[in-house]
Parts: sequence; C-alpha cells; structure tokens
Amino acid sequence: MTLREAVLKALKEKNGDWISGETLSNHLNVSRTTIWKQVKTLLDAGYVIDSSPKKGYRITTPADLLSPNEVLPGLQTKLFGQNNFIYYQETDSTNKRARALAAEGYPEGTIVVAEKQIEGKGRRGRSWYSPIRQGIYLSLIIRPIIPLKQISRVSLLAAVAVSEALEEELNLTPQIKWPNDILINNRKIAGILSEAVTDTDSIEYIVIGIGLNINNPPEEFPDDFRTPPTSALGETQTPGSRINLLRRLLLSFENHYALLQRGDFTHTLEKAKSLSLVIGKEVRLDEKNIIISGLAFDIDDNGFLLVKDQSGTIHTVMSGEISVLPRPPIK
Ligand code: BT5
Repeated sequence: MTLREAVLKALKEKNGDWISGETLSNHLNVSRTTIWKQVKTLLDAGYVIDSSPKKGYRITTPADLLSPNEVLPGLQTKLFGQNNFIYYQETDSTNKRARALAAEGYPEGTIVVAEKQIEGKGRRGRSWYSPIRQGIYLSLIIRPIIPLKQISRVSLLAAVAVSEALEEELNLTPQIKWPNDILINNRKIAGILSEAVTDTDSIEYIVIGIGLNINNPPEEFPDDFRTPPTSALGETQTPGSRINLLRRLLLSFENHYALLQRGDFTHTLEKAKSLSLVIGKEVRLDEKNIIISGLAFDIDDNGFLLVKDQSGTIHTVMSGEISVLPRPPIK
C-alpha cells in the first residue's frame, strides 16, 4: 500500500470523524508535512477532505471516483476490471490507450478508465465531450474467438450492457439507436466506439469504448451536437453514482459476453430488439455515401439491420449513419 492509500484508508476508517495530523503522522511514521502533502494529492484526485488546524482531517462525502480503489471492492465481475484496471485522472482518449495496451499484448478483460478525456473520440473523426468526473469514459479490451462475420454482435452487446446498467441502476428507459447510440426520450446519453484489429479470418482484439453522461448538468453541454444530449442527472434530477453504474455495466457486459463466446446470442439479440428505437421505423441510411431509405424491420443474427425499401428489396446493413424519419411509409 502506498502512503497515499494508507492516509486514505485511515481517513475512511474514521467514518466522517476527524483524525488529527499528529495521530496520522505517528501512525504512519512520517512527518505532518508529509501527511499534508498526501492529503493535497488526494484533494487533487477529487476526494473531498475537510481540514482544520485544530482537528486535523476528515472525509464526510463519499468520493464518486472511478479509481480501482473505489470501484473494485463491490465489483462482481470475474474478469473485467479485476486484473488489469488502468486508471487515469486525465488522458487523451481511453480507446487510444487501450489500443496501445492491446497491441502490447494486454489480455482480455483489461479496462481503461479516465476521469477526463482531452481528445475523446467519436466515430468518423468526431469527438466525444468528456468533462472531468461527470461521465464514464471506459474502454474494454476483448479477444473474442468468434467468426469474423459476427463482429458486429459485439457493439450491439455493448449497447445492451449500457442500457441494462441504466435500467437496473437508475430505473431509466433507454433505447438503442442502432448501431451504437443510447438515447433516452430521443436524447443521446451514451455512445459506443468499437475498434477492431483483425486478421484475414479472425479477430485479434477489439477495443470497445463507451462514453456515458452521468452527472453532467444539462445546461453545460455544448449546443452543437448532432442529436440533443442528456445525462442521468438531466433525466432523474439527482446525482447518480458513477461507481455503481460502472460496476453494473461491467457485470452486464461480462454476462452477455460469456454467452457470446459460447455462440449464444439469442438473449442479447432479443434484448437489443426490444430496446431498439429504429425497428418498425422508416429510416434513411448513409453508408459510405450510399443512401438507402426504407423500413427498418429487424436486426439479424449477426447484429445487422434489415431494411426493406420501396421496391421490396431487403438490404442488410452492417454499419452506417441512420436517421429515423418522422413520417410513416407511403403505401
Ligand atoms: C459515438 O460517436 O457516439 C462514440 C463515442 C464513444 C466515446 C467513448 S468515451 C471512452 C472511449 N474513448 C474514446 O476516445 N471514445 C470512447 P458518434 O456516433 O460519432 O457521436 C459523436 C457525436 O456525438 C459528436 O459529433 C457530437 O455531436 C455528439 N457528442 C459528443 N459528445 C457527446 C456527449 N458527451 N453526449 C452526447 N453527445 C455527444
């Protein structure tokens, strides 16, 4: 245990009561100045610590930080986050970090979490707004042993896991806007960016990046987003526990992923369909500048969207930008 962790542990053990600098310095065998320096680093990391010249230090507000120290104690996964939990106060992009780690050989189950991203990435060169300690910025490394043609299952699986975490933890009713957006009341609360490295017929690794807005005050979002944004705070009017959401999300992901690895996608697909915002809707798809318009009527077993156009032709869509059109089809 580092000195900083020892100071944190001693503070937490007091359950909100004061502990003097002198007691801490005797207990840990370091000077009071050293104690203060450690407290300062804890403050910088986001812990709320009161200090008083007479009484010492105390922690009264639980810190909702996504560090391994805070998250691991209640994390129920067997693999994800357990052995390789990489945590940054600030980084460029957790996907970029995770890709570098995956290329170095980091195993499946590795997660990268940041309190803030300065170059958070969306798809097609777009960016992800990632203010400090308001959302979850998470990337997972997986090395699935599945046929290459099933690769799209993975993004859908991540969307289901995010939705379940929001349902179970906060009682929200999210919808999946195929393939990678999570919306609540037509406002975007989360986005997913999957980046894969493949051989000719197999998958080497996939980094799944998840950005989830939790305690963002709605008025602080930039006003030029493609889809109006929202956060858990915006929906429930109460601050949510990022720690609990992250734990739920990892557990839900792990459960669905275990099924996927066994070749069983039925349950995940059913859930994805039941949460789908686009099934049954008239849509317009832009896939690499090829435009398809028609009725989105199903998601197939590979996670592809099935769209029937005016002429009755069925298009199997693997990815793309989708707009849900307001009017029903003209018969
Ligand atoms: C996505 O892209 O929705 C995927 C976002 C993935 C972000 C995570 S965070 C952890 C990991 N590390 C990364 O670097 N990235 C992943 P896309 O569908 O292209 O949506 C991006 C668009 O959504 C932007 O152009 C904005 O219009 C909007 N947007 C940006 N930040 C947002 C936010 N926080 N909430 C809602 N909408 C946002």
